[in-house]
Amino acid sequence: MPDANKNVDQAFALAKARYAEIGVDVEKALEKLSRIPISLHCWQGDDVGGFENSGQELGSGLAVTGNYPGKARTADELRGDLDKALALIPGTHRLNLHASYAETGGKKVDRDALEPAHFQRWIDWAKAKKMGMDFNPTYFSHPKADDGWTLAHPDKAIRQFWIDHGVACREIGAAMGEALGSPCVTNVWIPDGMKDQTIDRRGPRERLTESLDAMFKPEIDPKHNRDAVEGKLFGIGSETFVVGMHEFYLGYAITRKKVYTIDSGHYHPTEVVADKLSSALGFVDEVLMHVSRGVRWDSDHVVLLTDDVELIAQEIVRGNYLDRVHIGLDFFDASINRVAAWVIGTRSMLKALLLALLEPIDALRKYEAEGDYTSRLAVLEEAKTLPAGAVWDHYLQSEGIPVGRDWIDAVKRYEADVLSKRK
Ligand code: RNT
Ligand code: ZN
Repeated sequence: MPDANKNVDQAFALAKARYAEIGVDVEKALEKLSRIPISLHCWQGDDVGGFENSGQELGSGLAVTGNYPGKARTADELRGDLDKALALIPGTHRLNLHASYAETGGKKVDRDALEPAHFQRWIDWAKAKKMGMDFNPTYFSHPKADDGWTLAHPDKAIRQFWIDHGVACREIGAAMGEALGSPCVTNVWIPDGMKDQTIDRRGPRERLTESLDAMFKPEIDPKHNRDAVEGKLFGIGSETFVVGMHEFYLGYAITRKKVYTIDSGHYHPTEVVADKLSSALGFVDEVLMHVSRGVRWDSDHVVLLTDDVELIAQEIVRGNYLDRVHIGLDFFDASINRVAAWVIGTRSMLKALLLALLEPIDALRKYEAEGDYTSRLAVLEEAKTLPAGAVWDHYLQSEGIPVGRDWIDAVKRYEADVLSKRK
């Protein structure tokens, strides 16, 4: 056995003993971690471009900054890049696809006419990797979304077009769920809103409710597809009024029994997003987390092991919500290697979950119940410097993934061999 591997094993044995001293079963934590899928968002790989080749700008309040070379230009390239990223991430995960990543064989198929067949190659790819899939109707980068309005559009015909798109996507989601043996979460986010002082806020919200109800009318087996709705605080160009704000969708999700999506970049910067989980989950069955990192605004920076991400993981684990919270990523950074962005973001989310699973939870609960907040605070601080890194390294090694910074070299080689050849 090479020395480096031996070092990892030895460090792990010591770490395991150290955690056992405080009543934490490391093997059990790793076993749990290995069963948590993270839904990797396809759109990090090509700056939310999609493959419709319509020449349409992103717009709709979404913005990707950076021009790092080598973004995927075709679905095959995107799948190749995802293969590379997934090989450097421990565990079995999911793919989160947008409708604009359809493969129509060069034929122009408008969004309201999309069918499962247009996603068959994605489904086959996921199946071969034993991955589940999640899905999203695409309510942007389209001529009928150019004015920033979709499901709440004042024009009935345009609303109907987007309702039809939503219905088509729910059916595609169900086909994905059925083919892959795992329910697909189909998440609806729309950009609709106003830049400045808005007189009629009621009309658009009534139209949105009506459109959503029409779109969710066809019954689809929740075994195959779950509908989710995602709100937002503001977008670029919709700073004053966002039709689908959080109160709107929380009410909608509760009354219509939908999955409530919480994107960590979609709140006021000082709001503690993790605190929303146990609030919302008292009233909805499931939550979809879009884990993102807002820097000053909803800037969709690569997820890191930051306090807020740790708190999200802790809330999911402490609250016993692992089976009711779908964890997905939502960021788009075009200023660094895009494959590395997936690897950094997904691994950071997994590390946050590992740290949460390694908490001396029984002791912490006991201190809290006894009113011993001194010990609670002290033990939480102690836990921060426990040898979780050795447990993480062991997890990587047991999955055949390079430990330490070697994964960066693997990405750099891929950049030299593959990405740099894309012009
Ligand atoms: C936008 C939402 C939404 C998108 C993706 C591309 O503010 O967060 O989830 O990021 O659908
Ligand atoms: Zn999101």
